[in-house]
Amino acid sequence: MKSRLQEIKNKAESEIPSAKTEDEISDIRIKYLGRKGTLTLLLKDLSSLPPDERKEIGKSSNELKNWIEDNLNQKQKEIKGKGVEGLKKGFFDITLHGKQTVIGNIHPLTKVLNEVIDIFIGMGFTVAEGPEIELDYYNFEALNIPKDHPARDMQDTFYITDDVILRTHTSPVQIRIMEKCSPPLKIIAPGKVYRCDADVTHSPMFHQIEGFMVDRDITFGDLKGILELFVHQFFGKDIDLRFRPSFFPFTEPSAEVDIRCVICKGSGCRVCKGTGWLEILGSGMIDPAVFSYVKYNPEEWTGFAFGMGIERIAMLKYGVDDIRLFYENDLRFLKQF
Ligand code: 2U9
Repeated sequence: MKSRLQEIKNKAESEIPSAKTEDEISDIRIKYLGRKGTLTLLLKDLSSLPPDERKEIGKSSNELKNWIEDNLNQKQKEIKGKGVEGLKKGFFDITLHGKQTVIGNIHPLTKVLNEVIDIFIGMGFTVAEGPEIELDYYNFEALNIPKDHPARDMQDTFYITDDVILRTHTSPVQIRIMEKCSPPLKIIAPGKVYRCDADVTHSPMFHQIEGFMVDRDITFGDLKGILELFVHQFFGKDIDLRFRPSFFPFTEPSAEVDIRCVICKGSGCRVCKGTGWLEILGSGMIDPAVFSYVKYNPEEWTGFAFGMGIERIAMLKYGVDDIRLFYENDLRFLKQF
């Protein structure tokens, strides 16, 4: 019986310290001291021993019972001290620093894109999207840019096959919309575009937003009104702007919009190349040839369209002089917006 007592003590000695929860403490208590616990059953067998042996073993058994009870109580206190119970009893040190959470911020290009989208939504436009891998037909052909047209070289296209390319502008979105829907239409098409070009102001992938409006009796005056409103909302009420004649195969007449140089205020500097003006977008009245491709009657419908590079207007608004900063994910740059 002595050796049985020692065995029970050895087991309890290894089990009690490894208990981690109050439930585990309770299980150990039942295992040794419960109604059918190993020590309880052993105590019941004492009556079968001769009187002097019974006295000695009885004493040792009681000592072991107290030892197990003390150790279990001690361990229980320790566990309570670490849990919610402990917090309630004031073990929680409120002077300790909390874990710091780093809050990210919206990428400057996303911010500018959302700002532009919001301005046009405010003027009644809806947003449309389309594929970045595009057919030559939608990117060039239906926009009045035939196979041998010099405008194709201007846009340095990435070809996948002879007929499949990475879109060089978001204009194919408008063609796809016109194929499916009848006028009146008032749509903006934001998204990624690709051109084989790279330096401090050009990236092989960049973001554009284009817009167009088609209805009866749309005039160049509507184009001017909408774009003036946009420029004043985006760059500020006091900004000077001008419409300068230009050429695009898909619009006629065409105009580019310049704003007074945000750096030198018009006196001439390196950024505006001494002109005092900065080009921010292209626009024009949709060429009747484009309407013919989508089977709109050019006698019945007229419309204007415009397009701008998001990186370009973000660079001008925030005075960023290298486009690559937008893509390098340097937090010192990104945290400034
Ligand atoms: C359809 C008809 C006409 C969209 C237009 C421009 C002028 C333009 C450039 C600005 C800077 C592209 O990012 S950029 O290089 N865009 O100058 N875009 S008019 O004209 C359209 C579009 C769709 C059906």
